[in-house]
Amino acid sequence: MNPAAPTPSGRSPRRKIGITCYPTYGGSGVVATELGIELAARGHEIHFITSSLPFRLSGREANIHFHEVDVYHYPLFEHPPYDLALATRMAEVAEFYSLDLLHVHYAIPHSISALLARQMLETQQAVARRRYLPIITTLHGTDITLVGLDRSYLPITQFGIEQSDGVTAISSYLRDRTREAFNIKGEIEVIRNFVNCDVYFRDSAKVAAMRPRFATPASGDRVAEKLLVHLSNFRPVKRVLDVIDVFARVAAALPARLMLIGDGPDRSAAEHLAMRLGVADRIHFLGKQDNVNELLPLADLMIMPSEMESFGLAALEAMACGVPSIATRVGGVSELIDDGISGLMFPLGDTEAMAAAAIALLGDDERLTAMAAAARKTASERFCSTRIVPLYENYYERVIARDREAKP
Ligand code: GMT
Repeated sequence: MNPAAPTPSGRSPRRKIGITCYPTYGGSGVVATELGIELAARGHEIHFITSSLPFRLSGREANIHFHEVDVYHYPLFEHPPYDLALATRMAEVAEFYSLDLLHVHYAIPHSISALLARQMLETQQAVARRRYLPIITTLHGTDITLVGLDRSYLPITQFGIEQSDGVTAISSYLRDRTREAFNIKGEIEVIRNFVNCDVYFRDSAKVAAMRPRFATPASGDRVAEKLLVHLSNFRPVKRVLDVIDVFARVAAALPARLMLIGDGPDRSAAEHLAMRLGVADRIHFLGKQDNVNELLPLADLMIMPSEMESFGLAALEAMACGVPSIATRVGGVSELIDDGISGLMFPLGDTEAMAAAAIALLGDDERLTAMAAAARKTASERFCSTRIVPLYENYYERVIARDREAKP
C-alpha cells in the first residue's frame, strides 16, 4: 500500500474509504451517511457501496462516489442472495479504486460480506493482485440487542465481530452489552453518535416563520400552543403508542400539538390510538422527511419513550436544535442526557410520569429555556461532528498501521 497524501487540513492522511450501510431510514444509515459526508469534506475519498443511494445523499457531493449493489434475481432464488452480491461489489470497488479500508455499519450482514470480500482479495488467482483489505465494523444497536441475539444470527454476528480488523460501538453501553452477549474478548472502541452543529441548530427567524404552520401562536387572550415532536422509524422498539398516550395527557392539560416525523410498522396503530383518544386533529403525521434539521427546532420538547436505544441519535439531533427530550432510562441514553439538566428520563412505559413532567416543564418557561440551552450545550461541547469525526480518522490510522505491521 502506498503511503497516503495528507488531507488538505494536514490532520490525517487522505484515505480511500468504502462505506456500507442500510441506505434507507434508520439511525445506522444516518450515521454512516453523515460520516461519509464529513470525511469527504475533510478531503478523504469516499465510496458508498449500498443497495441504493443513501437517503441523505444527493449523489453530487465532491469526493463521494456511489456504487449500487445490483442483485441478480433468478427464479430459483426464493431469497436473492444480496450478501453475496454485496461481497462481490465490495471486492471489485476495493480493487478498482484501491480502497484503504472498508467501514461497514450494522453487523448483519455487512461485516460478513466484508469478510468475504477481504478473503476474495487476499486469495486472488493473480498473485500480483493479492492484497489485504482492513475491515472496520460499527455496531449500532439492534444488530446486537435484537437481531444478533436471535439463535439464527448469533454465531455469525459473533464471527463477524471477531474477524473484523476493528470494531466500534456507538456507546459504552453497547460495547459492554456486545462483550457480554457475544463473549467478545477483543477491543471494541467506543465512538459515540455525532451531529453537525452547523446544520442542526435553532435559527429564531426561521422558527418564527415556520412554527405557525404547526402550532398556533399567542394572540389576544389566547396562549400559544406548545409543540412536541417525535422522530423515529415507527418500529415497535420506539413505542410510538406511548408517544400518543403521553401527548393525549399533555393535550388534556394545555393547548398543544404534536409533530410525528417518520413512518414504519406502528404508524397505523398510532393513528388509531390518536383517534380513540380524541387527539388525531392535534397531531401532524408528517411521514418520512429529509430535512429534519428544519423541523426539529420548531418544537419545544421531544418525546423518546423507546424500549431500547443504544444511544438515541434522534434525541441528540433535537438537542443540537435546542430541544430537550423526555426519554426512557434505557441502554446508552444516560450517556447523552444528563437527567434533570439537559432532559428528563423515566422508567420504560411510565407514560403517566412522562406526561406529568412534560406538563410541568412546558408550563415553566424559565426551566424549559434553561434545559433547552443545556441540551444545545451538551450537543455542541460533546457530540459535534468536529469533535467525533477525528476519532474515526484516528481509529482508521491505528487499524491500518496495526494491519500493516501484522501483514506486511
Ligand atoms: O432502531 C433504530 O433507531 C435504528 C437503529 C439502526 O441501527 O439503524 O438505530 C440504532 O443506531 C442509532 C445510530 O447509531 C442509535 O442512535 C440508536 O440508539 C440505535 N437504536 C436502537 O438501539 C434501538
